[in-house]
Amino acid sequence: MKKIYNPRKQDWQELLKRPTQTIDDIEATVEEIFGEVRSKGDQAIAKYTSIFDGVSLNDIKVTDSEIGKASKQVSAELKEAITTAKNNIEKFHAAQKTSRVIVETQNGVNCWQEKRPIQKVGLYIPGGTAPLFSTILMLAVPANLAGCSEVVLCTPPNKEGAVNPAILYTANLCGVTEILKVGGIQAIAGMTFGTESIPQVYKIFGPGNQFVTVAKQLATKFNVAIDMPAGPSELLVLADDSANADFVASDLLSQAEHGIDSQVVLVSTSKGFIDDVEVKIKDQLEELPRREIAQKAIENSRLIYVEAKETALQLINEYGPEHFIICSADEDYYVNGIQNAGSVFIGDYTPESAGDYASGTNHTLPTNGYAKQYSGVNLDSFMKSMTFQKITKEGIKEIGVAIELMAEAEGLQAHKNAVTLRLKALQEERAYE
Ligand code: HSO
Ligand code: ZN
Repeated sequence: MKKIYNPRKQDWQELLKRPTQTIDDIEATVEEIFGEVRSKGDQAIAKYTSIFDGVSLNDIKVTDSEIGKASKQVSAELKEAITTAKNNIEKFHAAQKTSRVIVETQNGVNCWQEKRPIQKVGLYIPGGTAPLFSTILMLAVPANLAGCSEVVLCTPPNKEGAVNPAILYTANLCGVTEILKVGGIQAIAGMTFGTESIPQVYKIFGPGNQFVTVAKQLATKFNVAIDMPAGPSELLVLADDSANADFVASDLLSQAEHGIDSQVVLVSTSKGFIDDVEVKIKDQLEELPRREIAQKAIENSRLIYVEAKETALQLINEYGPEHFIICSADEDYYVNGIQNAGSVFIGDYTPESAGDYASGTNHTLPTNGYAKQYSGVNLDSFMKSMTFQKITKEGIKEIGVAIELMAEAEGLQAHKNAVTLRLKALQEERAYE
């Protein structure tokens, strides 16, 4: 853990650098697999599933009987917990529905805006060391509320060709229309182009390793949208003397256990508090099953002391954390002043884990400083806004001249004609009356 006292402003950028990713060498592999999936479909999917996941599957579609079996393997307590989380996520995302905006901008000129679902969406759920079935809730629940008609989920099979039961149970519970046992680059390529087994989608959501991230970026070149540029998880905690060092240490470790490249930062206006947290982290780390992963992430972590709360806030806004926890006697100052963060957790009793699983907010959030310009996933992520207009005869008479003049000035005669013809028709109509 690196402790830094009163860093100079010119050093902030270097100090808060995220662990670097080497993207260049991955790109060639991703392009090759995309090319092959595009031309050979399922045959290429099978080839890469065998290479990367070490299994040959006859059929990658998850069957009803597999879902039934998985459901029996999930305990009643866990099912209840998942239902609690699902209800809260549903409540919070359903409340994000907006009604249409209708404005008569000028007499007889009616404009309105309303949202329609993205019809086909793809969800990617990684395999790996922790099966994050909670991410299914975060993606499939809003997809269904939005009204997406096809919700495809891809997740890699293990060496036995199976998928974690909690993943299958949750996907089925949340109304995923098709579950496919395919992971990594080949899954993203499959959803981009469509294969015999994998439906083509319009937008791809969900986290993944560097390969998946680069694959999602490539998908955008083929007119597929993505939720956001993803990166390793991050947490920044702001805490002063009023905070509980044990709680803060547990929060930092909760994020550190995600991966060795996770980044956790503590900013404090108290040197003593930083020392306390350091001790608590060491104590708690010992007991963690994933201590090796967490330890590595913690090694890259930063414990930063700054004297003034104004400096603390500036530094946090400069960093733009994915998750921001505020444990301070002055919490309103930080709540009101935070400009760049994916999701904010306020007070001693609001651990990040609450938002990760069950409170209702979404845990698919912008990392790598993208909180400066991106929102986390929400109901709108599964919709697009469309505008409509209807102009009456009176309306075109009122607005027509302005359009004609502007079209003329842009040198676009056909645009002008589209109005002129109509105005003429109306004049003739009047002449006959
Ligand atoms: N903290 C992760 C989400 C997650 N945590 C899933 C546990 N399971 C990224 O926001
Ligand atoms: Zn987490």
